[in-house]
Amino acid sequence: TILDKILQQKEMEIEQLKKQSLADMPAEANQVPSIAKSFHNTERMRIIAEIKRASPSKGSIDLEVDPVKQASLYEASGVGAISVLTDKTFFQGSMDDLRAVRKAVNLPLLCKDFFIDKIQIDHAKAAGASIILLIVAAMSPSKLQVLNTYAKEQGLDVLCEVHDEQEMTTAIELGAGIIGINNRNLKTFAVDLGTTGRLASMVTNPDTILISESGIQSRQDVEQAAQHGASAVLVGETLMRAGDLPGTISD
Ligand code: IGP
Repeated sequence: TILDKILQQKEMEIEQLKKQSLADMPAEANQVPSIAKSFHNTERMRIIAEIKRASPSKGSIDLEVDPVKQASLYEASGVGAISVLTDKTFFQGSMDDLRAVRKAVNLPLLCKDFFIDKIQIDHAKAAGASIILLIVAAMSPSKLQVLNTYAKEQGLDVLCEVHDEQEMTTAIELGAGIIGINNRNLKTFAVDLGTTGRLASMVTNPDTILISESGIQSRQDVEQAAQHGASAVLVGETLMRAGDLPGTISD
């Protein structure tokens, strides 16, 4: 599957990362509100807007995007956080994109990558991430626990991503406070927005922040995610293709 291919590639990149020195973390990264805090106890639906140049399922989306301009547009539109896809081989992103966005905006930043090793977490933090992605399907529950604990020790939030009932059970057992329900199957790329409702109903802890991810195209899609109990939606392609964004997308 594509996920297997991506993970193989990551193993190689991790060997390279271990040889690199860490860039200094910008001091201002510490002052950014965390998603865990800023998304909590609110009636308001949040948008996490993604900077996504390309993807294995869609090919090129906007290879030439200026991440700083795009992030500034997102910030001006009132989004709650920004996600930066930093994988290079399959998504054409980079840690430089994340670093540039960190300097330009004051929002929580999600480092969207395939994390399977602590060293990647160190680099994400150094580039100014506030929150990292842990994909349940990408590793064993024990590795998930190790990386989850490590990220939190580093002062980072964790978005724990699930796509089916079994993965949701793993996330709940982990005690994940922020759970992303991916409407896209990473193995087949099929998108089903009903996934959010199906899996959200398994979550009984009212403090859990639920995020509906992928395939969100319209206001109705956002409203549906809200009805299913999501506090936020993660939107990439639709916003990347939207051109100039209105100042009201979070209203
Ligand atoms: C955004 P979309 O359909 O709005 O472009 O999707 C985001 O959910 C998607 O990029 C994503 C993703 C991931 C990418 C969700 N989980 C894991 C890479 C790895």
